[in-house]
Amino acid sequence: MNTRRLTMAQALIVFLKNQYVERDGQQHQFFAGVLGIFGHGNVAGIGQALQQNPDLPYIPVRNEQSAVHLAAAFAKAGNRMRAMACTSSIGPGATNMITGAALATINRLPVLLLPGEIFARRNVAPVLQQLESPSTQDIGVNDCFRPVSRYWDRIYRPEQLITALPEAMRVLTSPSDCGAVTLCLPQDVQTEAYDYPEELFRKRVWLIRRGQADRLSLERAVEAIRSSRRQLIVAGGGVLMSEASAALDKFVAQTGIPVAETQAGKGSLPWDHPQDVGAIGATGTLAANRLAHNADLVIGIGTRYADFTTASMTAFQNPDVRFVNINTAEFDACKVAAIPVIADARETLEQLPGKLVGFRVSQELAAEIAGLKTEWEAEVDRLFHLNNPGRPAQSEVIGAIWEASGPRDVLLSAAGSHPGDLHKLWRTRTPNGYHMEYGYSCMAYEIPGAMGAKMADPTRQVYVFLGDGTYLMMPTEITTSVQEGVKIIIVLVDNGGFGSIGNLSRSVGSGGFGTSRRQRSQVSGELDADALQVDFVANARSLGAHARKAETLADLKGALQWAKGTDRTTVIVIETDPAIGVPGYDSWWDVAVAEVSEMESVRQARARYEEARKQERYHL
Ligand SMILES: Cc1ncc(C[n+]2csc(CCOP(=O)(O)OP(=O)(O)O)c2C)c(N)n1
Ligand SMILES: [Mg+2]
Repeated sequence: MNTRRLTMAQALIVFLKNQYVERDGQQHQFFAGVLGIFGHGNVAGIGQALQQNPDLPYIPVRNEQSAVHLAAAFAKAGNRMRAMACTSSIGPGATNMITGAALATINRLPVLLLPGEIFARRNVAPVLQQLESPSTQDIGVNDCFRPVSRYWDRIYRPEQLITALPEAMRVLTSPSDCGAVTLCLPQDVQTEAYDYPEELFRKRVWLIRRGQADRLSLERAVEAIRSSRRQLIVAGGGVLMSEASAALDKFVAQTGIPVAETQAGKGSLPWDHPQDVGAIGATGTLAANRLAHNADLVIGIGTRYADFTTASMTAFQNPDVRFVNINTAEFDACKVAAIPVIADARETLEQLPGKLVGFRVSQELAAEIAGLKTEWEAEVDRLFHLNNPGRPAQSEVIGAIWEASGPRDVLLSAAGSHPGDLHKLWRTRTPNGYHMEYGYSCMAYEIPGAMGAKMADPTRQVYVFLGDGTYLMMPTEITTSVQEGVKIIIVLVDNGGFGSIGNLSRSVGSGGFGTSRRQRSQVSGELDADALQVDFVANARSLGAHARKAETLADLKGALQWAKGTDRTTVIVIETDPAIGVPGYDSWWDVAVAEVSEMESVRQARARYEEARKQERYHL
């Protein structure tokens, strides 16, 4: 057997360089780079190996959490055909990645995490940053990655890599099981040499399978479509991951079935497609939510049925409603007692038209779809052009960005009041033009996430929509975007604090407690004194970006044109009127309210809550 003597870290990096994926006859090198921060737990191992393999680029970031966000966004924007790895030191550097790991796993996105680990050798323990336990020596902070990883392993001996790496790749390239993969790398083992079989480093091409549906399940799905009267498709992220937009377009053009979109599935069809009825669920459009309310057949494609999609199990009220789920994951396909079609979305959508020849939705449903769509588009136009006196409303800011953006541009966001508003209002023109991280809805995803999206396709302009709260949580990757020459345009909407949670707090009777950006009053002891002034423009400039404040909507429009021509990351700050929100449209979200309280407002909210909950259904 031919062998190559390498350190464990060197072997790992050389292996990563030789992994490829293939789908539809196209091959891609799977790993585009390694992100991270060095410390004593990785500098001499993975750090040294990266230095001697410059063809796998190393990108230093400012916070390990953002490394994982960037990697997750990169994978999402590339429909999981490419990925990145993240390296950290031991201890805090490692645990900083846990939030990102959860985000990746929840969104089913492949990221490879390589946290450093305490000495396997143990004789010098406890090392700096080691968690000790009186009951075992076989525990450390990296065990916290177990529940948030799809595959987790600890490499105590250099030869364990030989069996761990293929498992890691199997999970990272699985269309149904992918998520964060964590390989914990003890700092001593990273540096140990071993005679690795040469075979480990050969070019390996992982086929991204397009699974075919089981014949009987598909027949039952077709029969369900033919025998129902009010069909509705719920397009989830799986449609985009499978690159099934053209097949979906063809299928619904033939059958007339309307398509509602989840946050992850938004953009499956262009907004002006006659069958596209927009966002569904708690943040849904009137058109989609009315159709969902009465549907007797819901065809979920690549959706997890998260609570925002089902409006906390209130969206589907037809007593006879049944479900068909097309999904690569059996786990998701079997939700809501559906007929499970465990298969690739595109593959299935290409088969269905042939099996539904002569089928078309009823004329009543077709007329209803057209009417609801016209009504909804008028509502979007109204919200885009409110002519709000004084500071603009958030919906007007969204309208201005939409009007300034081009057909292939990407709008990216994650947490705050804007995911809900954008889900309703953004008019997506091309697949992946709407990049919302709403599986984990993680504040701080936005800036590194936008970098990931931009790196996945540098030909697309990426607009980041974020709030003052999110900006203050983690603006620092702006520096990394300048370092890498990855330009993004950030629109920072300042509404004086956590607007979304403030509204939520008011709706549960708590009056916005703890959610506005104010100083503590010397008199009341509460956070109700002057607004906390933050110079966002100066802050963004200090990190290396171009920045300017827009005072009015007209000013914002000018700034957006200016931002297109700048040479690096550009931040536009605009203050909005927090009082003018986008309403909900026949929707609900279950946020539990205190059952007993000293406060009358909470008791009233609880009474409303108990009433609303009566709409929640089991689909059995
Ligand atoms: C890491 C993280 N912490 C807390 C939350 C809960 N949360 C959701 S939105 C939000 C407020 C965000 O404020 P801002 O970015 O200003 O947006 P706004 O709500 O004002 O639109 C908070 C705290 C979250 N989603 N992520
Ligand atoms: Mg805010």
